[in-house]
Amino acid sequence: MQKVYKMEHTERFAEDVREGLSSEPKYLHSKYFYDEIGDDLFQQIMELEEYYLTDCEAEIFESQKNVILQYFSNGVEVFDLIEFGAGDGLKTKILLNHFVDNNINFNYIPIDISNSVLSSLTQDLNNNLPELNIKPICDDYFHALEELNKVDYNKKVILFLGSNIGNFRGDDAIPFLKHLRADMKEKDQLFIGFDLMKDPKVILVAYNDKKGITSEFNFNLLDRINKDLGGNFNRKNFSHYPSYNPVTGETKSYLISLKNQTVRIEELSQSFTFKKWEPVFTEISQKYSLRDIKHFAKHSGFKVEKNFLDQKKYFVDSLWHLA
Ligand code: AVI
Repeated sequence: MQKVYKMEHTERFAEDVREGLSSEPKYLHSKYFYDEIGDDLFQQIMELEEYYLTDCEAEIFESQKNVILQYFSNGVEVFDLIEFGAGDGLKTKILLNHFVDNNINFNYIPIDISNSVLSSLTQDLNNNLPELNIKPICDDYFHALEELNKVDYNKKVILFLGSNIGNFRGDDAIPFLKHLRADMKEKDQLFIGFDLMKDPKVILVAYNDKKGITSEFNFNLLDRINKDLGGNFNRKNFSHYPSYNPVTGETKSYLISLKNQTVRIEELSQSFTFKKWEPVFTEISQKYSLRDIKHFAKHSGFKVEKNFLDQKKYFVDSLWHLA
């Protein structure tokens, strides 16, 4: 089973790479950043001084956990706290600890496609917060939610934190949010993290850190194509170029070809040519205004119930219910 899954996964990866490198302009999907090495690099990014997002969200949880709890538990005996892409759950633990300390009746349901991420999170929480009811699900978000809806009628609070929403290209976030809405009931809530527009210099350094971890995070994608798809990318022939557009809020990363070159990918039986200075788009990390957030909620069938901001107003966790 695992082998079949891995095969399908590799085929999908190969086809996405073929499509991206055959396009004009070229692109690669940032979802493929996250193999074991990529997960570890992202962990290191979250600890970087320049990457303010993690600290801002942790500050929101720490300073407003009482009010957050009131909104989540409002008038219900029990609720399910469902987290999409929990990672190491570092920030979520602030809320989990607080809810457990207050003897709140709730279940924590982290959903992730990665078994190893889920099992280390579960082990960690079992050790450090043994009173917590944790029911991890290893699946894709929507399938997990559909299955859950068949057997579980508790109120659901869905967490989609860390500005993961910002990695959707353009308006692609709207179909995702609409799909999510279709799996939610009247009393359910969505708690979603958005990184706000701010001093462009602050944003740019967050994606261009001094230690070069973000650059490594991008280059890992080329290493992964070499490893999993038999590619012969030479990373010395590319450079990482992050950019921020203060008009649109788009933070985009590229790998720029430093010379005319051809790269062979065996799994695809195909070669791709790159011109000198040709960009390969690798990631978008969209930054938002509070108005954008209202727009997204409205166009996907939600209403903003409350916005929780950090002191510097860099980041917002926005609580939505069905419109
Ligand atoms: C996961 N995601 C929200 C991160 C972001 O900020 O877009 C991924 C990342 N890319 C570079 N640094 C962090």
